[in-house]
Amino acid sequence: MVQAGENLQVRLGLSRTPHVTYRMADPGTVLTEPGTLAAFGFGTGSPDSDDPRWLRVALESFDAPAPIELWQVDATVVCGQQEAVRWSSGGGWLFAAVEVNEHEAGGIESAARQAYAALCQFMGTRDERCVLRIWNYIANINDGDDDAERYKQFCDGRAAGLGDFFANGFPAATAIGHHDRQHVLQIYLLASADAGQAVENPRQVSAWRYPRQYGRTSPGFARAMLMPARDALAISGTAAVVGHASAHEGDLEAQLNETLTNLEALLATADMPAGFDTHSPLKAYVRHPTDAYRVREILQQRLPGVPVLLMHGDVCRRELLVEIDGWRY
Ligand code: 3EB
Repeated sequence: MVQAGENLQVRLGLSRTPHVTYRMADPGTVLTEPGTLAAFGFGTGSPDSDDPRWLRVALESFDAPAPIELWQVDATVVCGQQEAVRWSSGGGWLFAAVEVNEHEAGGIESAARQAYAALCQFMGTRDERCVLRIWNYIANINDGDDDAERYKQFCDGRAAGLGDFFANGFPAATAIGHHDRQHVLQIYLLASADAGQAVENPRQVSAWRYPRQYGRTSPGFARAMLMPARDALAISGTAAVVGHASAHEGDLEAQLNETLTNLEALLATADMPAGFDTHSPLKAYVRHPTDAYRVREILQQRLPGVPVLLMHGDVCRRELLVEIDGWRY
């Protein structure tokens, strides 16, 4: 009876969304805190750890020293590694990460296919089947022209590795280019035992309906994902895309303003209050390091008090100079 009651309680309440924060700390400290589901360091200077919950993201941060990103749940966390997939789980939540070296995989397309096939296979062994949010960090994302551009090859490999895994709907996602010399493809995700609700942006064509000019394989992602308990919105990489076209080519400030308008449209569509606050950790990915200062200045003015991590990252369309993703709690 006691056991049945415990199970019932677990099933009745949808688990609170993991708490995502940035903090100046070292991995040793945060990983010993109870409830730490995952922790991320940024850039080549960040420390390494064998803990499966620790990931050194290949992107450099413009903040020096960079804080750590922390995902915390109100539950006991267990973790491990299953073949290429490092994972942790607790309270109905699952973190999973895979890194594939392109040189070993035979190129970006097969690296993406292998990485997604490994993640799908792993997810099949878990109770937390609902993938809500995925991050993809890809070396030299804009190298190659037209259909041979590396981002487009990544999209092909991702779709091949996934098969029909997202037949019932895509998760929210980010795909950003890094400049780490290792040619490593990094993918990590957040999944739950409970389904979320995908949110599209009425100002934008859904990514999976992009016309052929953007590649053979449309990118499979939702613009945002409302978490199962409806206590947070996970926002995909958002740039100055209106309809399906890139807006304001060559104009950083106009692109940033359009991006902020897109973010507000997502909040409104998800029935969330307008604006971001001190509990809404965002990341701004900036293509040109020389733009970082200006982006910080504009965001401090437009989003006062909002924790924004400034990253050196390339948006998957060459003409886009900046992209923002993150959380609205
Ligand atoms: C865009 O709006 C920008 O391929 O998973 C944003 C978020 C973008 C995710 C992905 C791509 C992806 O089309 C690009």
